Amino acid sequence: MSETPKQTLRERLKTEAAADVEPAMTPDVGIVMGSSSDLPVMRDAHRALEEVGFFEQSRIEDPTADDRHSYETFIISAHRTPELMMTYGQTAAERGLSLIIAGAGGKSADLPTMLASVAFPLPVIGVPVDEAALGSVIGNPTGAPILAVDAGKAYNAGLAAAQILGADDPELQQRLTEAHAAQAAAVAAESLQLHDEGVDLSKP
Ligand code: RP5
Repeated sequence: MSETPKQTLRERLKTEAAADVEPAMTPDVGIVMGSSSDLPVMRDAHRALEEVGFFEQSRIEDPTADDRHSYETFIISAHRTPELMMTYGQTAAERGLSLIIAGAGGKSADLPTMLASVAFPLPVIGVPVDEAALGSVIGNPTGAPILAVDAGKAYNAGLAAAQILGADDPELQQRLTEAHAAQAAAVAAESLQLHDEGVDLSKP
């Protein structure tokens, strides 16, 4: 009988964990989400990371450029693929990840909190994909910490991941500072334009 995609994925994660690849060659950030339906929200985490110089690394053995960080993306459901969630969390550190961004939506958004427990001591940033998920993502008990952003704020999860990794990386800190300054300039430019041109009441 041929291997199922779930078996293939679990085996790949275990093989990569056992391969003992140089950490500089592996993705730094794992972005995971409970469903492909989370992608429209979670893409903002990718956008934030790309804006400060990260790139997506599809295979662990793909070499990374010296001065850049990378991330990977998977769909992992706490309820529909619990074994995969366990394998991902258990192999995360050995596969060279430094932290995980995990998003889930709905009233049973258990992926971020469960991954935070399985992958401990790796930090996990939880993204409640919608308002319904907020309570279940931020509600971890004492001793099982999770970092979390507000509902839908995957962009901030990406930025926060870069901030954490930038703690001992001056070049990444510099890119973060530049992105922050560009954002401030854009807000100021918008403010000037709105003030000088006045509010257009014909627009929604
Ligand atoms: C959660 O259930 C997922 O994270 C998603 O936000 C939600 C709905 O999933 P689908 O029914 O769209 O696959 O586990």
